[in-house]
Amino acid sequence: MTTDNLLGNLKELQAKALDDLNGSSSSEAVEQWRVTYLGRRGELTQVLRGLANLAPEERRIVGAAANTVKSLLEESLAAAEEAIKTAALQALADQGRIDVTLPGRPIPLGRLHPTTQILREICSAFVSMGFQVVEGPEVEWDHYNFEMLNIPKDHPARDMWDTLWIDHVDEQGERPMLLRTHTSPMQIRIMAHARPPVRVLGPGKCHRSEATDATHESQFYQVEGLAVDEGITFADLKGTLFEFARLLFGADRKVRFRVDYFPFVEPGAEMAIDCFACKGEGGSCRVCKGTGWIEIMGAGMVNPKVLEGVGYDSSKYTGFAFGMGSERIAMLKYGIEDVRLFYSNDLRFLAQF
Ligand code: FA5
Repeated sequence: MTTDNLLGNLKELQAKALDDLNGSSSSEAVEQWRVTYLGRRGELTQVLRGLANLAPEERRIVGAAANTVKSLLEESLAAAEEAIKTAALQALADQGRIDVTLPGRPIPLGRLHPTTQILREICSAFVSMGFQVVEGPEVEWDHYNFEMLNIPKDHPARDMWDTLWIDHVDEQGERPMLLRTHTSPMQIRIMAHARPPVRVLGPGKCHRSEATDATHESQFYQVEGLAVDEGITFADLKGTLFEFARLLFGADRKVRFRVDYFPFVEPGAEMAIDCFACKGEGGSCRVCKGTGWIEIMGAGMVNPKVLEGVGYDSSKYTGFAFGMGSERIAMLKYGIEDVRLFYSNDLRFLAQF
């Protein structure tokens, strides 16, 4: 068959199909039409299959024409289906069987998870103080999670973090991979790629193999903070964290600093905020376990050993670091009594935020 003949046939097919479609007034008839012309064994599909037997030049011309016909038929089909639907609705309305003026059914809207909301709030508080936000991997190397943070193998401080190790043994017979237990490996990743001045915030998910209770989950978020420059002192650390607490909780909230130990800072501290549930009274409060305070972060001056490890001159540069639990901050801010609610997937809880 010549190209002209094939193009003629396509034209005829198009005219016949459109004619047939005009005469199809029910959804069943339109569906039958679709099968006849556009279905897998439909007339147009046969033409498209036949293209394979044509010479390249012919194939190009007839193929383009066949595709144009196909698009036209598909558009006509969609228009016919819509017209039948509208006519059916109109018929129901005419018979008084539906009231098209009734408001539609509400479409349930999603919302941001409370953790996402609090992470954004925390980040914007620190961004307003000149920090930059970066993220790092959740599956981490022992090297970053412990070694470079001054926690060598067999160091008892490793017991502070109940670690979930990845079941992968390297050529030396070691298991070097884990789910990060804190966001502090971000300190090393950041310093390995930047020279001072550094002011960075690293939010991310952490995992610990621990028994859960009202303030402990096995997965939770932390936000790491790191500032390194010439002349940074503990006063800068306190000033920054007080300002953060003021921005998030208002000026009336009480903040407590106490000495704490983390191998990668010296001196180290923990920061706590008065318990929202018992207003700092303690007693038999389940949330703060009777202490009146909820610990929200660990902090301290970056240990010179850590600075030297990434090639910084510790006689020239000093810095501070902190790592806060995002859910604990959200608990204090929104009055949530149990951290396990965050990831229990209960819409009754999530819909409140
Ligand atoms: C750390 O993880 C240190 N990396 C923090 C740090 C960073 C210290 C930089 C010094 C310098 P810690 O294990 O205390 O420290 O955890 C820090 C915060 O994470 C806690 O204050 C708490 O708010 C939160 N957190 C810890 N464990 C859990 C848990 N199981 N569930 C929910 N939040 C937790």
